[in-house]
Amino acid sequence: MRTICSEDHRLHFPQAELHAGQFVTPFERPSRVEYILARLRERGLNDIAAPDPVAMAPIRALCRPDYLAFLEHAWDEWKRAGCAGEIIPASFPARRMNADRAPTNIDGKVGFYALAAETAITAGTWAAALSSAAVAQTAQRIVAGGARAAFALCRPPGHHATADMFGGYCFINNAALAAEAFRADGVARVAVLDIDFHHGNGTQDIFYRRGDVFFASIHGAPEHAFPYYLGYSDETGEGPGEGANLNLPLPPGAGYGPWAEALDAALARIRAFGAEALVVSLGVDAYKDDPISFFTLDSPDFLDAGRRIGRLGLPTLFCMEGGYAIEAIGVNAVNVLEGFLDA
Ligand code: SP5
Ligand code: ZN
Repeated sequence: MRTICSEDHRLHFPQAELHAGQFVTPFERPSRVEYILARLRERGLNDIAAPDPVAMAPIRALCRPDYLAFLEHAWDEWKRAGCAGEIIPASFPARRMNADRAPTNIDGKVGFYALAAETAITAGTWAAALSSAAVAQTAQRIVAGGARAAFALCRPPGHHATADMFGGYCFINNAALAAEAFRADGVARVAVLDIDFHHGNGTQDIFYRRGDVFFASIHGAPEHAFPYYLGYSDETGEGPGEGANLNLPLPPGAGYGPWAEALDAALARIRAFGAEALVVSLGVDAYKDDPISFFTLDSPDFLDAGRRIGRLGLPTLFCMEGGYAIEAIGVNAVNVLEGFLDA
């Protein structure tokens, strides 16, 4: 299995994440990629390449134009406004305010395009987000070209990003971009399986009214876990998308028993949907020692999960998402890939 990875992910590394009322070094940091690359090499998965240049047209088709313009120019506007630090949203269009009318003021714009406040934007964030999208695009082409699977080692991650909002460490929804690329390549039915601990609210939102892309997510129940305001089991899709959205929330402390049961349920639904290609939002923050999550999966469980996904027999693109137990992230992520290859 080929891995695609860009050096440019390093351009995004804020100093600060707002966590528990303090500024801490972000959980989502560049060394995550190093641990995964080291484990890939350790396991002989040495086919690692840089991405092709980013294709902007599919990103423009996926995201709202004003959102992309915001991401591209936010840093310059922030500096021009005399702001000293990193870009951190602090005002939001909350209930009964104007969530459809972007202000001109940069501070107002930041909150307008944010879905949470933990994710800072820096000088290099736009370039890094584009490089992450390029990683997904290049890996998708490999699978579309006939490979059984490819690994998009995306950083920053993407599954919380909607067409018009950043947050949850995400800016451009890499998995959604890849799913759309399969559709553009003529694949009639695509599934996105999100096994990150957090609900893939961005991916759900993007495909919620679509019947051609099935979305399934296994995650910490929203009443207890970020992103809090989406991911309930009664969110099943709308209009032409009715029945093409499957949320499998699990309670605090859930271990591999219920998790694997949820995975099997998701895989059965993906099979029944008739998917011809699979995008896996591969977060490994369901791990027992993850610092911001509450499932209790152990490293061998990720091998087993990979095997189950592999038994679907679909052309599969793995897109890296979360995972913050950094010393274990390499073993856990690569275990999913090895289980898949073993199936
Ligand atoms: C891609 C991804 O995994 N994004 C995760 C973003 C999580 N952001 C904020 C989480 C807030 C969690 N607070 C947990 C307190 C634990 N003690
Ligand atoms: Zn996550």
